[in-house]
Amino acid sequence: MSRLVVVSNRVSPIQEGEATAGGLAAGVLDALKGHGGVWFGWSGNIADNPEPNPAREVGPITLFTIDLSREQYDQYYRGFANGTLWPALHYQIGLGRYDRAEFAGYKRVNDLFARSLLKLIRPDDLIWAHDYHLLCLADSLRAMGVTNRLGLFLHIPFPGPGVFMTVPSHAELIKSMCQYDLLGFQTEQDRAAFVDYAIRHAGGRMVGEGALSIYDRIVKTGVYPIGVHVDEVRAQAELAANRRVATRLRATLLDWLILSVDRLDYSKGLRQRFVAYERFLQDYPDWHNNTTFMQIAPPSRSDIETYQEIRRELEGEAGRINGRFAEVDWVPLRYLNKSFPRNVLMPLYAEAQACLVTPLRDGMNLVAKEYVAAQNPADPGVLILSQFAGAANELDAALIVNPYDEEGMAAAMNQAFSMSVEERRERHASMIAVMKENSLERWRERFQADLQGESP
Ligand code: GDG
Repeated sequence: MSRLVVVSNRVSPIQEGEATAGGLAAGVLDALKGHGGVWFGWSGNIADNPEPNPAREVGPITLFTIDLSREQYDQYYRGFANGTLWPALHYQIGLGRYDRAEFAGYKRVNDLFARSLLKLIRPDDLIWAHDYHLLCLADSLRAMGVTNRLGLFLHIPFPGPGVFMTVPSHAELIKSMCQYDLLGFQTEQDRAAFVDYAIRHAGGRMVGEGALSIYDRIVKTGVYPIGVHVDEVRAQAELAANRRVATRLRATLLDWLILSVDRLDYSKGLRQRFVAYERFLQDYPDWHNNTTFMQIAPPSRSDIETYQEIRRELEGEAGRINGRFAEVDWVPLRYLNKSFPRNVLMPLYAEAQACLVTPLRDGMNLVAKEYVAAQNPADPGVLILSQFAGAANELDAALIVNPYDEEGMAAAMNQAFSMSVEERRERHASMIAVMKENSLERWRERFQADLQGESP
């Protein structure tokens, strides 16, 4: 079996075999834990004269990191990746910006990654790159003569050509992406959107299942929905040692808890969700005095202006909604702008009768899957899920809502609290069955097999 070399923007700090947080990190770690391999990426540090850091061994995994200069960070990470690509690929074109110097900086950092990798890789290594930070990495590696199998998994959505073409360098990006041998997407909609662009705007044609002939090469495309370890999440949620915070929370609650957990990001639809909860309180007053909505939103990319704005906006909304409805003995909305350790978070999921996962767009959304996995199957809570989260393709037994429809979301909260235990069990069992089928392990195995060129 070939050695696996994983490349991602950040190499997450690993303690005792566990990555700190985040779906990408958990997936990468899982892919490497079994057979070992290399994980290469940015250390997260900014340095005046960046140098490669010494290699670090964690069990069977070798970690290689590089630092970035302030200018590289500003142009590649803050600029083109998160200021241009992130909003455009989440269909939020009004929130994006474009700057040619930032795009040039993005390509230079992809080049820098490629040059650093060149010193690490062996001829038969499989190279698996992750996400929108590295769309041009294969192009750089090919220009340096690398012939290894190269794959990219896009964790976030790929929009229709009309939206993608609002990024002025769209043609160059697609051409660079086509230097990979395998392009993996979360959903069929994302894959089809890419193929649509490739055929209608880049001269590609289909030459087999998921395979495109384009720019004198064959590029395979596939759908690999990322999953979670269902049994592990449930075990963490139940472990008595993990439950201290959840028990403290329960002691302060009245009856019903609605929970949401998201990085503080405008793609997650937090403002629309706050307003929908306000609508719920307005339209269904029977739930007053016994319902709490708790939003956990750890800060994210807080040095980017659009992220500072959403933070200010939510603080205002939380104050306004509580000001309008709170009583001396009831605070309807709790907004926690901080993160919690994973082993504390899983029991919190288990404590909630409903979970609101209502992104405006999301590649997959692992919170939705973790919430379902954490539930007690005998008395499970209800997942209220945006139709625009990739997870909605698999979790169609959730209450599916449109995050732009406040009244619809409010009605779903009412429906969740009124649902019989039989219906909750049935919906839950159906979602667990799908999630066990599309596990994190299967995601990794299928992508790796396709990258290797084996039939899945
Ligand atoms: C990208 C795509 C795709 C959250 N708060 C805390 C915390 N988390 C963990 C959750 C979950 C992860 O972070 C978030 O994953 P999501 O999938 O919800 O969202 P993104 O971070 O945007 O991830 C997404 C994913 O990649 C994987 O492909 O699903 O669509 O956008 O695991 O539990 N973890 C801890 N403390 C927190 O406060 N420890």
